[in-house]
Amino acid sequence: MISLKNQIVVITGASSGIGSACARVFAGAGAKLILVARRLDRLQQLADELSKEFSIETYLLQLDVSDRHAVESSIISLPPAWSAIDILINNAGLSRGLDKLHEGDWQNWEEMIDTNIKGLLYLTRYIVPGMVTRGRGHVVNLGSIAGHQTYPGGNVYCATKAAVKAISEGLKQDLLGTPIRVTSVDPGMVETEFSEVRFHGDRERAKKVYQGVQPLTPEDVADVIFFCTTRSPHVNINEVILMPVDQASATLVHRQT
Ligand code: NDP
Ligand code: 8X3
Repeated sequence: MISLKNQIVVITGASSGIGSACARVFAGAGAKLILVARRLDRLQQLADELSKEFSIETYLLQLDVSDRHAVESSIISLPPAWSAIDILINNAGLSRGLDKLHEGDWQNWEEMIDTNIKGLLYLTRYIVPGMVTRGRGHVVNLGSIAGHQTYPGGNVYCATKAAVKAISEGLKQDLLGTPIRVTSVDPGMVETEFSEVRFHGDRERAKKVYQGVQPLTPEDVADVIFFCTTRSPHVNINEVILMPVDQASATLVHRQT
C-alpha cells in the first residue's frame, strides 16, 4: 500500500455525499486536499472539521465544473504549493428528473451533460498534463451502474455515465506509456443528496428510493476509492462496480416490506 501523506488530492463535489466522504478518508491518511464545489459554505464547514480532526491542510475552490473558463483559470492560478496534483477524483455530478425521453426537459439534459461529461473533461484536461510532466498521478472518475445498464427514465443520466465509462477507458489508453493511473468507480444505489437533487428538492420522493433497502453509504464508496489509490504504483484498477447486497442490477432491488 502506498502512502498518501502530503499527496495533493483534488476532490470535485466535496460539499456532499461521496465527495465529502472521500475528503474524510483522504484527510485521515494525511493528504492535502483541494476541495471543489459551488457551495463554499459547505466546503468551509468541512475544511474546518477536517483541520481540527486531522490537522491537514485544505484549499477551497468555489467552482462550477461546467464553466470551462473558470476551471481553466482556477487550475492555472493554484499557488505553487498546491499545483503539483497527485490524485484527481472527478466526483461532481448529478441527475435531474426521471422523465421519458420524448417528454424530457432540455434544461435537465443540459445540466447533466454539462456537469457529468463536460465538467469531468475540463478538470481532466487542465490537470492531467501536469501529472504527465511530473511522471506521477491518478485519475478516479465516478461512473455508475447507470453507465452499464440503462433504466426507464434514466435515458440522459445513463448516457452521461456511459460517457464517463468511455472517457475512462479512452484516457487509460491515451496515457499508456506513462505512470499515470486511471480508475472508474461505478456504484449502484448510494444514499446521498443524489435523489433529492434528481427530484428537484422533493424529499419525500427521494426517501422512497431507499425505502426498505440498505443502500451503500458514501463511506462505502470512499473506502473503495481509497483502496484503488493506495495500491502499488504498477497496479491499475481499471473499473470497480459496487452495489448493495439488496441490489442485483440497476432495476432489480430487494425491498423489505
Ligand atoms: P450528492 O448530490 O450528495 O453530491 C453531488 C456533489 O456534486 C455535490 O457536492 C455538488 O456540490 C457537486 N456538484 C454538482 N454539480 C456541480 C457543478 N456544476 N460544479 C461543481 N460541483 C457540482 O451526490 P453523490 O455524492 O451521490 O454523487 C457524487 C457522484 O457519484 C456523482 O457523479 C453521481 O452521479 C455519482 N453516483 C452516485 C450514486 C448514488 O446512488 N448516489 C450512484 C452512482 C454514482 P454543489 O452543489 O455544492 O456544487
Ligand atoms: C446513480 C445510481 O441507479 O440511481 O448513478 O442511476 S442510479
